[in-house]
Amino acid sequence: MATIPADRSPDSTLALRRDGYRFISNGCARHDSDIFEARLLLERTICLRGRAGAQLFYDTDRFERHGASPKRVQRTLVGVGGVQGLDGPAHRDRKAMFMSIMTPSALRQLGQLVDDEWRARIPVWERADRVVLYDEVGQILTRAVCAWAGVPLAESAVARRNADLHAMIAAPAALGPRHWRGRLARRRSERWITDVVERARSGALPAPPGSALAVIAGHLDPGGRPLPPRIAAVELLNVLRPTVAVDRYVVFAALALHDHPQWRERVRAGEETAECFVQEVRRHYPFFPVAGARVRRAFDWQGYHFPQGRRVLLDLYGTNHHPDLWPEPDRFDPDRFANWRGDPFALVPQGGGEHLAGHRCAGEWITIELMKRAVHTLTGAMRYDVPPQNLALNLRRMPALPPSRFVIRNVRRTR
Ligand code: HEM
Ligand code: MYR
Repeated sequence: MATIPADRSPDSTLALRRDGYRFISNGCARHDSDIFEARLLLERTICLRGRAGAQLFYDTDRFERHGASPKRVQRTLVGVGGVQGLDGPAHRDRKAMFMSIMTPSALRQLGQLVDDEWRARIPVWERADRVVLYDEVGQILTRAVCAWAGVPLAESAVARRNADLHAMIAAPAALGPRHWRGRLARRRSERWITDVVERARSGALPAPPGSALAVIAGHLDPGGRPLPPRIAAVELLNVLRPTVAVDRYVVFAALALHDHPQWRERVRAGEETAECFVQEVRRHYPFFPVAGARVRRAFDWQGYHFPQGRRVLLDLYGTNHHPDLWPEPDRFDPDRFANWRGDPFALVPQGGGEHLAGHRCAGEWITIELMKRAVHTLTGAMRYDVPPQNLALNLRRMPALPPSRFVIRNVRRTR
């Protein structure tokens, strides 16, 4: 049995901070291998990237999620007791609950709500001196997803709830105030949504049939029991928070249109081109860096031994930039998706494998739908200028965002 190439340093957590999204790729380059071992957060961790690694990682016979997520990630980003940490039949049942919300007509409804909210803001932007796209799109998505999910939201509460949803996303890898704001935001958001769930269950708050609120508040586990209110809140937040997170991809799409203006016309003209453009934005820009799991039962793979309980990380960003899968990986080129046949282990910004049987993101269709509508709006329904500002992405910061949060000016309606 070969030994997995290993970093010698007693702990690489500092290197992870230094290298950010490039940590695993840099290790792979050092060891000339798509698999190596390092100590991260004081624990031996196998790092994987590439197609074969992704395929292995999404084999649910070999890996489990129980105990895989660090406390700092649970207490900010995902919560405790949600679908992300479940395995086997319990996971399948919970995941089916999420997927049942994602019908084509529900996706269209959410998309229409976002379009309507966006169009209602353009006249306000026309009168503004400068518009921060990230903040504005965050609030548009917050209003739309709450209306869609059946969660009441007063106009006066939009900015505050949006700030809390943003804080949970910004916090998991951060130190200091950015991390603690995320913990506070989670506690506050869970209280808010627990109350919404309880009012829906008592009948005080009518939840539209098929809405995320109705489905989650009414869900019965395989034993016929409803979810404890706190868990239902974690799961409803697993719909609200990541839908708002699509604002980061909208900013990346705006950045791509700015850096590659030749795509503006092509994206406006064709539905298929818009799809390729959106896929390339998801592949190219840094968002969710890695997914984590533990070895369920010991096994051997490609001559290497994986002991039971070992923590394993799959490099999502590095797989999306693997030169064997993506020629000239750092070049932004939507044309690479022109005849793409789809590969569940090559394009993995939102995880790989299958949606129902594995942990692949439940919201991938929502994400693609909302991104397509956003690029159509940015190229078709409005014009704007992009003044000089700091748009440089820092790959050490997870999750990444241009420091200016994408400022536009001189906004005009075009139809
Ligand atoms: C899981 C990324 C949007 C709901 C995940 C995972 C990633 C991810 C990387 C974990 C995959 C794994 O553990 O193997 C993203 C990104 C998004 C996004 C970058 C862009 C904004 C959404 C949306 C929703 C959503 C819009 C729902 C409305 C979920 C849920 C899970 C998940 C429920 C847990 C799935 C499971 O454990 O089985 N997402 N996501 N996400 N995502 Fe997303
Ligand atoms: C969501 O809200 O679930 C979707 C988007 C969140 C992305 C957050 C990226 C966090 C960076 C570090 C997390 C490490 C996870 C193992």
